[in-house]
Amino acid sequence: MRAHYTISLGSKICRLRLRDLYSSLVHIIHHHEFSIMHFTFTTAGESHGRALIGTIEGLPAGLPISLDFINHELWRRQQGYGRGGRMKIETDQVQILTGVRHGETLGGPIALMVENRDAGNWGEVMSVTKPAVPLERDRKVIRPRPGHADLVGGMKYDRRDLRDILERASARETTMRVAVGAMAKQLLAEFGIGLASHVIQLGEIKSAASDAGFEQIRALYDDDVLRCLDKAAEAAMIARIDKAGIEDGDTLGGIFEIVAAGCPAGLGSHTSWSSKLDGQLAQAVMSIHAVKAVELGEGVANVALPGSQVHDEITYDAAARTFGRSSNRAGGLEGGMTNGAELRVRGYLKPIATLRKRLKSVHIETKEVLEADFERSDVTAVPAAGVIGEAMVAIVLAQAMREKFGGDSLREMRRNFEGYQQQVLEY
Ligand code: EPS
Repeated sequence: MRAHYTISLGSKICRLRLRDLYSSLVHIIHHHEFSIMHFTFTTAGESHGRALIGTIEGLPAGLPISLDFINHELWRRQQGYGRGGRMKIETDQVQILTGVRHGETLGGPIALMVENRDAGNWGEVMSVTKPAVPLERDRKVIRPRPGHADLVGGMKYDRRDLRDILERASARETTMRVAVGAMAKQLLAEFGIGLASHVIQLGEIKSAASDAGFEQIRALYDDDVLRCLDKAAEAAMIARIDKAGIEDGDTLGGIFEIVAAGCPAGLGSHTSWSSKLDGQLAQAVMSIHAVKAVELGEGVANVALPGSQVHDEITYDAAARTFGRSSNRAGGLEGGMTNGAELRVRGYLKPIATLRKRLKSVHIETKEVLEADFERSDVTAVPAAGVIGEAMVAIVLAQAMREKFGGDSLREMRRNFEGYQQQVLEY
């Protein structure tokens, strides 16, 4: 009789012969065969095209879904002092095309769509078919903006109209990330995990409330100005945005912070580079347009302090049978795993690259030096980036929760979660 090996892939048990085991493992690694348990998503769409599309796989069946909640999250992303004219045109509304019935997920792929209202003004320019005669106003982009994807994207994809690059490079894409993040947030809420964000720096102006706790930050959830807890700093930020936008024709960066409360200890893993949750969070937040640095907890300040002032001392509450930390400079992560404290992630944004105060560039055809193209744009998008950051952190946490607790249905996932909670209490 030939020897068989039993392997377990999440909830699936497979019996394989040795030669098949090897090829299956290679297949699994390369093709993510076990993605059923993985929360994955893709977005598609151009900034001035017909619509933005998102597809999601890996949510359990039976998860209650609220359209109002998703639309409210989309509204939050559109707020914030310093946004440009486009936000007056759009009122982002999601349509769920597949995977949800009678308000609950079915366990299959989910397709989402948000139509671009501005697309009505761009019909011919963004047409799928080639116009029969050259357009009078073709809105071609040939003077790449420094700091934008325009030039290197044009070179790499061999496009001579840089609109072919900027349409996809635009931060409009983050609309769909927020819709997907809203689905992830609804999963996390079932397990008592909540997220919120605030602005802790805009340009050179810092909030004095960068150490605020989750409840304080959460109270600002629907603020439509800057979501900054320090009101004196907020007034100065508004004045700074006015100066940059109105007087200088310039743009501003800043820092947002995302806080997630209620994460169980043990999401992510110390065992492999790719399973470390801190690495996954850094990638997810860094992938947001204009984010150039990501900080976990007090990661930046910690480098200048001795270890004795950095590491959070361990405590034990005998009545609740839980371990804790006396402080949270680590931002809720140790060894690439959540430790049960508030998860704190900061994103640092560079100023937006589309400037009215034009910088020098080079015409891609004639090669003459001239000023970069200007498209209508925002002065700053730091508050919006915080909402997008919440979505990206929610997605990473939902992925980690699906990986750890699996289950085809929410009920099965909850049972696994509760069993683990009990095990941790007994530790
Ligand atoms: C963006 C340029 C502006 C922003 C846009 C991002 O768009 P438009 O060129 O249409 O005025 O408003 O952001 C959004 C549309 C959005 O939904 O956030 C860019 O070039 O990245």
